[in-house]
Amino acid sequence: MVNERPAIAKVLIAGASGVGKTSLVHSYVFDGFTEVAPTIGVNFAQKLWNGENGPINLSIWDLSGHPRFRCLMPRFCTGTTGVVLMFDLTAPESLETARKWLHYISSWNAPDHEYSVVLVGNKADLTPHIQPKTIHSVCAEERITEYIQCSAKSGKNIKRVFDTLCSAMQRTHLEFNEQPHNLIHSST
Ligand SMILES: Nc1nc2c(ncn2[C@@H]2O[C@H](COP(=O)(O)OP(=O)(O)O)[C@@H](O)[C@H]2O)c(=O)[nH]1
Ligand SMILES: [Mg+2]
Repeated sequence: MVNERPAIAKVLIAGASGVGKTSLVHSYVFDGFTEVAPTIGVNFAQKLWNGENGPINLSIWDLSGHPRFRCLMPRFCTGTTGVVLMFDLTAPESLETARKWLHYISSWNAPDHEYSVVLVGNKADLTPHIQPKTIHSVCAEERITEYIQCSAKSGKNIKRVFDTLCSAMQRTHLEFNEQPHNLIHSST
């Protein structure tokens, strides 16, 4: 049954500084690329996503990757429904940083809290410096089932990132939660 009332999902955009998190959100929400300012702490955006299993009201928390703001992150990251875990295809060390973020987010949420994760390799418009097999072994080790390459600059696959995450969140919600707790249905 399709639920017509939008669910509310808290989506974190996480990863190293400079991988293109804010650019990705800008591209998705405003449908275009522009030079964005470095993120101070967190940026917040909202967007209504529509899918065949019903709409989701996305509250998007674009986190600063700078270690200076790390102490603020636990309070922003609790109760998450989905994570866009980003790295830069031209910066191999950013894949390791993405993996660290995955562990941080897990430690900042309750042990039984379910959320969906999409791993995203950004800057696909440039020549990649990471071997596909390296990315696949991180996915296998971290049990990540969704991986997408995109470019916030060209717009390639940006919509697909959020379509994939939203479908996964709906599956998690439908399959694992008889009583919704991490996809909250709004009362309006
Ligand atoms: N070539 C290219 N540059 C990008 C892309 N996405 C972001 N950038 C650039 O990477 C830099 C960091 O982007 P930003 O969104 O601030 O990264 P954040 O720190 O992860 O939020 C900026 O100069 C962006 O213009 C992309 O897909 N391709
Ligand atoms: Mg940013």
